[in-house]
Amino acid sequence: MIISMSVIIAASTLYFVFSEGIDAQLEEKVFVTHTGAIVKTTGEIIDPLYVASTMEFDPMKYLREFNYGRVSQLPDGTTLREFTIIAEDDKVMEISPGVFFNVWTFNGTVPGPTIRVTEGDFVRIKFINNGSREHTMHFHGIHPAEMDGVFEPVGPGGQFTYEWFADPVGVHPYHCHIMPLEEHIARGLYGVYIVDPKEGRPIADEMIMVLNGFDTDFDTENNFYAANTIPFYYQHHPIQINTNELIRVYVVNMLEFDPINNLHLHGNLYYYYPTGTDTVPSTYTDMITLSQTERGIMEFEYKYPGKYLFHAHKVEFSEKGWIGIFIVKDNPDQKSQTEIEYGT
Ligand SMILES: [Cu+2]
Repeated sequence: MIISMSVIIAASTLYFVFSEGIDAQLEEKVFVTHTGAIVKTTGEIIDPLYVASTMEFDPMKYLREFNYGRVSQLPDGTTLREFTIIAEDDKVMEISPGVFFNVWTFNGTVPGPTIRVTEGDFVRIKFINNGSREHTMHFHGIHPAEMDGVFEPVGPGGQFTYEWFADPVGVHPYHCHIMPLEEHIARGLYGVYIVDPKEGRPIADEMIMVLNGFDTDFDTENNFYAANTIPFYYQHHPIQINTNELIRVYVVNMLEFDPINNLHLHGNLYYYYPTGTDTVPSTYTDMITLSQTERGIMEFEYKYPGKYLFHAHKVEFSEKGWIGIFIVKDNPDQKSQTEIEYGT
């Protein structure tokens, strides 16, 4: 007993000394980013005050950008939606000041474009692989086996056309499905695919949040976490919304390496539709937990104006970038849309 206590005490002391040593090394250094901005960071702690000029990917634009494709009609009247998606794997992106990472992209961004269609549409994706490795597009949802993007690798310079009838209604991920899968996903080859119900959903201020991260030192642990790729972005650039206005967030967890992610909203609760496949919410909560590729639709409105956080309640993730702010502006003339919809 005494021996084991001594071992514990000795180990704790060692740990204390060791952590002191680590802390002492975390001195801020000045970095000049390749866009010319001068930032101070320890290189470990990553809460950079972004200025627009340091950004290559714009999370604010991505947040509300939906791509409906080139629309035409098949002879039988079915709506045809065509998209062109190009994979590349040589792009180096500054994901945080001074931190450059070789991202693999669909149409040049992580995540790739949000593909939005309506239930029953005929979807045609012309996929071009401009990368140096094999890639594919694997969509979650219902489609023929040969459209699954698993057994038909597309080599460098190759092309493939994916086609199917959009089904089922909901929010789904798409991602590359080439081995090693973890690497092809974690490098950034993923995006969001939304299938709207034919009757639509109530009008709302709609946005997409892809929960993701980057393992920048290749030790199979994420160094950065975010909603929509750039750590701390929505903390420094809060999302503007209004009171009494229905907000609909399509949330998709694409984080690799960590088994779960979660999302907590402050000062409010949301109706949650897992996978978005039902038009009736399954729960009313302020906290959801998501495993890899789990996703759903959140709906809420704010009663009171002000500043509210949303973040991973897994504190490690929020301290490494997965945190944001809603600035809620007073909109007194608007009647509550949630009251209209749910009578609450
Ligand atoms: Cu790939």
